[in-house]
Amino acid sequence: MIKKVLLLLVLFLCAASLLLASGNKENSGDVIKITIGHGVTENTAEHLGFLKFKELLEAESKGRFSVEVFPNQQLGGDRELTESVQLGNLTMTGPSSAPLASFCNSFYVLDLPFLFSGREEAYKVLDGKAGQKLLASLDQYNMKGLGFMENGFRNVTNSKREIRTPNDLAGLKIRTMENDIHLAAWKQLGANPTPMAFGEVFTALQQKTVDGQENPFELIANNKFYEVQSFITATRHIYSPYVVVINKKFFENLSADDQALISSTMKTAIDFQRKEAEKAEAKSLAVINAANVKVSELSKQEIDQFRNKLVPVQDKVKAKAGSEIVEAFLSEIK
Ligand code: TK8
Repeated sequence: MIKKVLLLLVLFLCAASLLLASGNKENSGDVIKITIGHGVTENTAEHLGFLKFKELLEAESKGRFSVEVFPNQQLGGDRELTESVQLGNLTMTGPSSAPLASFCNSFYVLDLPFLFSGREEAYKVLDGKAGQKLLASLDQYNMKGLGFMENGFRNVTNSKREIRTPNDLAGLKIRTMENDIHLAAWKQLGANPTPMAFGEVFTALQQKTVDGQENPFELIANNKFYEVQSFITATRHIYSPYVVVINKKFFENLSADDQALISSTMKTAIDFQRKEAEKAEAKSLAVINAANVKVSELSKQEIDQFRNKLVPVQDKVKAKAGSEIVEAFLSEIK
């Protein structure tokens, strides 16, 4: 109830400030407000990245911009946050690419299993031509893409048994992000997948509504999933980055200089965020290893069993994302 009232209040204030920002250019001397909402906890790299953006933008604009960051789904989960940015009730958010794909289908390209071999390759391709082309596809959905923060390679956890090959997944109820390709992929592997918003995952695992889920080590640690899961396998099957989006009208109503300032400060914030995410992955693995969970690393042969089984998913991705964007990515990877 309190959450709802807070949400309404914040949405109202955001709408009011968006109106102000679009009516007044910065030379009027008014402070331009930016409100950011996202889905993860305060100690997660994505939050630290947005705080870095706030610090840089407020300092470099000499206080002409004022940024507020609401973590932990206070303003909704990825789906609601994205809708709010589209409608202009919220200035910015950073959903995982997977739930964003149902708004803007090109993003399904990032659901190609085992697309990137490592984070350096992910940065290169996402910051390069293919990634920029992907961000540009948001324009027709009232959003402007500012870049990609790291969530991390995803790993599967569950409460029933050790998973080393697709056969071990047979019948396991796995929570997936809200994304048709993820659903198809887990079915293909023999599991019994259920899409669910991130905010419901801990309780679903605890109450055993689902047996397992998949997320990067950082989120498994920060959300204490290890307390309600017994097995983690480093499958690293997908790298679904956070896509930083801003309401298009808000952005376009700013002066060219301010647009450039937002883009450049976000770029610096993203570099910072990625370093934090990398550190967090190592730190989180240590936390998980100290907990009462079995962590399994797989051999190349074992990973290949997942890879081979998921080959049919590639055509599904092409059909949904469009072969042009898929080719753009694949041509930068080989
Ligand atoms: C947080 C989500 C989360 C994602 C998920 O809002 O849903 O599993 O990994 O980070 O975007």
